[in-house]
Amino acid sequence: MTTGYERTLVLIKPDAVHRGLIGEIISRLERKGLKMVGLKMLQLDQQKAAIHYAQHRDKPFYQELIRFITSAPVVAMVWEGPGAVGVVRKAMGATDAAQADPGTIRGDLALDIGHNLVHGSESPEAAEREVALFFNPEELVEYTRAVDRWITPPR
Ligand code: D4T
Repeated sequence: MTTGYERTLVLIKPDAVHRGLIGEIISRLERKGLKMVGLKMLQLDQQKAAIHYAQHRDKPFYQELIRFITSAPVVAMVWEGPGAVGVVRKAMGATDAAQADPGTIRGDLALDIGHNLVHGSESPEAAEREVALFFNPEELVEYTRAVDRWITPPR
């Protein structure tokens, strides 16, 4: 990976899968210039969901969160680019979709705090942990796009 670049885990959540928004969400991240380096569809079991959301286990919304995230398939992806963790968080918008800014995924496409379409790692450390939870190293690819020099010119 290029120096200064980050990788981040993005989940397209069950509500977005049911609503037919997989393509819309991928398209927004692609058009931003980020590079997809891993992709799979899976249905989370209780164990994986509990590990992924361990930081929330004492919160009042935890049971509903686990029920929701295991209720239907998700699309798990790894995206790469300069500052990718923060770039994706900005593109997602605020957790409570009703408060999320227009122009963001949640701001344009959702209304609820729980049904907020996407997850993105909140820090590079979290990203490393989450990528390892969802992907084996050999499932991530390294490649150069011809267009990269028009998105992130070498300086
Ligand atoms: P994720 O983790 O899904 O990317 O969302 P955020 O990073 O934006 O938000 P979070 O970790 O604080 O919350 C995780 C997950 O729980 C749902 N949630 C959150 C909820 O249902 N009720 C709540 O009050 C909160 C704070 C939404 C996202």
